[in-house]
Amino acid sequence: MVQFSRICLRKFGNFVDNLRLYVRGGSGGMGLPRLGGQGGKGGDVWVVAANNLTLKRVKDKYPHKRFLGGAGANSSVRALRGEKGKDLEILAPVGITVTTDDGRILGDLNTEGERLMVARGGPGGALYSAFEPSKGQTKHIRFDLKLIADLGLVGFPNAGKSSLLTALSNATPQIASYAFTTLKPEIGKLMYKDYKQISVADLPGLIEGAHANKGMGHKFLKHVERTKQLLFVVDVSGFQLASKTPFRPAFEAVQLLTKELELYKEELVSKPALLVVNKMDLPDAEDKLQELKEQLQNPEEFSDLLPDDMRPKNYISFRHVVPVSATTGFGIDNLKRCIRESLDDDAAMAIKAIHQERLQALRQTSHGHS
Ligand SMILES: Nc1nc2c(ncn2[C@@H]2O[C@H](COP(=O)(O)OP(=O)(O)O)[C@@H](O)[C@H]2O)c(=O)[nH]1
Ligand SMILES: [Mg+2]
Repeated sequence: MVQFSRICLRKFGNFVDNLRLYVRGGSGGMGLPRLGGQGGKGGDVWVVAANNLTLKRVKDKYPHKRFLGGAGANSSVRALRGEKGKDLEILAPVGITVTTDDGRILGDLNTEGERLMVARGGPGGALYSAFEPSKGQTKHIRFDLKLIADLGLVGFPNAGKSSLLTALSNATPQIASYAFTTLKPEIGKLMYKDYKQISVADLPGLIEGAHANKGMGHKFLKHVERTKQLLFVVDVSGFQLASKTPFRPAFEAVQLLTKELELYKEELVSKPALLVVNKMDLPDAEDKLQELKEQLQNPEEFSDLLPDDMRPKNYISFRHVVPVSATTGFGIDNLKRCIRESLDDDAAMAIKAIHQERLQALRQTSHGHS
């Protein structure tokens, strides 16, 4: 039975949140029957967690995605006990789960330097094996980036993220802690009539002041990558970060947020995203919403509203633009529907992709080169 309970495989743009690899422990060395010599053990394959690494970088660095431990040395007259084969280390980002191809969890890597053996080298030939060496373990494994929530809220202060989370989840959002990060995001759970639950994370400090203080703001952005999709939140009447900075309409807020993500990690911008236009209860909201929609349809044309250094390279194409009022509850049900649809679409695509990958693997095997 194929298990689809842990579906993490998605391929959108450049963002990589899972990876499938082939690993094989080294073969043992030959024993030496005449002198009772023992072949060296094959090298093991390890996964080692490293900071400042992404799955995308791992993928780009090893296009072959095959990792083989070194072979153990044969026993010889000079060295009766054959030398052990070389271990192989695969560097992987902190905060991943390592599983077998069929979803069995091999382990979690939560801190820098943590290690996990994923394929053991074969024992060398020795008396008990009639001096015949064994092959190393072989398997396909997966790295899955651990997620904080299904969706992450992305917005400037006062856009109404906290209010929205409360309106969406009908309750006080919970503070959650995770082993792989010191950040404690607020998580709201969206409940659906069919008992499906979707989690939304409000990441404290996210982006606040990031564009004015690029270096510091970015440490919060690190956590945006740990959600499946992004929920941008803007105030329909625009925003003003501080009394000294200019007032900016909603369109500019969207592009500045995009720029922030892009500056931190360009691949983030390729995540599926929805745009929530909040505070629709304010005067002139409807006109402003129409204006925003026009601008979003043709962002290039309106991009000179932005200073050069705040213009993103790519404009996000939002799956849905949803007007709401977190205060009155207007549009909240519609937003819940849009969120559900967007996640369901991706889940369906993920199942398709897994089928395809397995089919391809089967074809390769039946052609004789696995
Ligand atoms: N008029 C109006 N005010 C809102 C709405 N949503 C939030 N606010 C107000 O906007 C301010 C900032 O909201 P908050 O949820 O704390 O924003 P956050 O900083 O993005 O988390 C608060 O004073 C809220 O009461 C809304 O839909 N309409
Ligand atoms: Mg808040």
